[in-house]
Amino acid sequence: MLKFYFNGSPNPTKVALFLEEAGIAYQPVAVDTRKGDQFKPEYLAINPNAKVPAIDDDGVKVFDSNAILLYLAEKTGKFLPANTPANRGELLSWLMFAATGVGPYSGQAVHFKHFAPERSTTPTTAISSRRSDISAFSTTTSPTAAIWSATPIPSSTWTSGAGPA
Ligand SMILES: N[C@@H](CCC(=O)N[C@@H](CS)C(=O)NCC(=O)O)C(=O)O
Repeated sequence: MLKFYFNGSPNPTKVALFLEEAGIAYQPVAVDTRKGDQFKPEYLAINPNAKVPAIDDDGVKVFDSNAILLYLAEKTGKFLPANTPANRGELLSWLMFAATGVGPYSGQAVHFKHFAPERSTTPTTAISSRRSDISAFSTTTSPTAAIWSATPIPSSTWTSGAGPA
């Protein structure tokens, strides 16, 4: 049965709504991110980015809420419009609007204001330190790594908590 790894925050809730509304049978698995359960090796094997939500669909592991929504929609055929180029374009536009705009910016505003006021290392550094296969990719070909390595702000400034002026 599909395992759904979650906590009570907004991104897992998007997936919970889909699972419930689609009538998909699933086993909920609570991940206590306040205690650091997301960093346990067994969870990192499901989501190397150490965040919820994630699913394990009988061996198919998917992480990141919008990837999960698209995966489930395509697998079940539910909540998808007729597969025309116009519909597909509109679906992808709104999904990516939520995935790359509204979601991250509002999430990061809350995270950095309330939970992590001190500056830290980049996400690319964090994820690549946990998965050697990603490390090989990100340090050589990732546009994100290239952008960070080209930034004029020394990493020591960030890790010291001083940040840019
Ligand atoms: N882009 C990810 C973001 C996931 C995310 O930020 N999850 C938060 C809860 S909403 C989390 O796991 N926070 C715990 C942590 O960062 O350690 C998604 O859409 O799934």
